[in-house]
Amino acid sequence: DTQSFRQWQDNKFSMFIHFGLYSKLGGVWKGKPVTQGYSEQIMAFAPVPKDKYEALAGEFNPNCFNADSIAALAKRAGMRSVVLTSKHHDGFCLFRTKTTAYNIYDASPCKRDLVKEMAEACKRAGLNFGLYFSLIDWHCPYASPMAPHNANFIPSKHHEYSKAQLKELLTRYGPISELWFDMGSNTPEQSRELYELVHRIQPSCMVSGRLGNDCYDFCVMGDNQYPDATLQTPWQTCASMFNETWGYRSWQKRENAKEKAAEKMRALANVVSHGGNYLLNIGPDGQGNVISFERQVLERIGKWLGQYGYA
Ligand code: JFZ
Repeated sequence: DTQSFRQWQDNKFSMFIHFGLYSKLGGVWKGKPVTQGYSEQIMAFAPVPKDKYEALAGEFNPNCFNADSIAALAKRAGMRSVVLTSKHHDGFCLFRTKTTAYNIYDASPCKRDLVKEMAEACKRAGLNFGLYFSLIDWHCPYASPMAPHNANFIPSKHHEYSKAQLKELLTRYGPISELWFDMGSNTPEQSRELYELVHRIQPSCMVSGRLGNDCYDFCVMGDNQYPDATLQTPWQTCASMFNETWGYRSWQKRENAKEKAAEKMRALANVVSHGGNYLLNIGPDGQGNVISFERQVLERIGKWLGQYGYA
């Protein structure tokens, strides 16, 4: 409805967080940088054998992940919401779930539910909270294999698995401002079913266009992209700090935070002045630390916005 559209559009500037098992590898496999593909998809690009990748869960202990300090950083940057990867293509769940033991609570020594922690921190900070949810799942035994585009449907058991996880995500963590579905290769019926499931549980949750088959509340565009004419539909631009990756990459060249901040400020101004939302990504390292370059960029943007009374 128009009220949820307006509320969502009013976020204007949001934080995307790519965090998961891949953060632990930081774009390195067997001591070598993996230069192909995004680092959050290192499992596919290295490639890392499934059993070896999944064994990383047993050593995943992001004890520096501090949801309150991330929320505080988002506030300082002038952001009004946070969107966290609840599950990326690797299928590892950043939340406690009954659907699989392959989750950060049951498979990892840290025994934490980071979706819960982030949801609560956002609530305390007065930020909206949304979730990224991948429809590709390299763990789910019922999903189609690695190459997702071979299929134009999702096997029904995988579809049921997604539905069960979405029900958990939509009932356990308070209001979810948006569901950032990614890479759906579902049938029109499957897309509609997920779209309706979301709205049945949380009517004002905004659904991303990447669910496919025109079942969406907002469109997603690439970095610094905006439509030529004023769109009736709400839209968002997602951007990573570095074009090459969303997930943490230890060997990434990070040279000039001031220049990077200027580049992102221009994109933010372009997008927001055209009526869009700007979703800017951070990729904390495997311990859960926000890397200092990204913190500096966000703080610079926040300072700039503050000069104009926006943050
Ligand atoms: C997808 C993922 O495959 C990727 O790993 C990452 O999570 C990213 C946020 O989402 O890739 C995309 C999706 C949308 C755009 C670009 C890459 N886009 O609209 O420009």
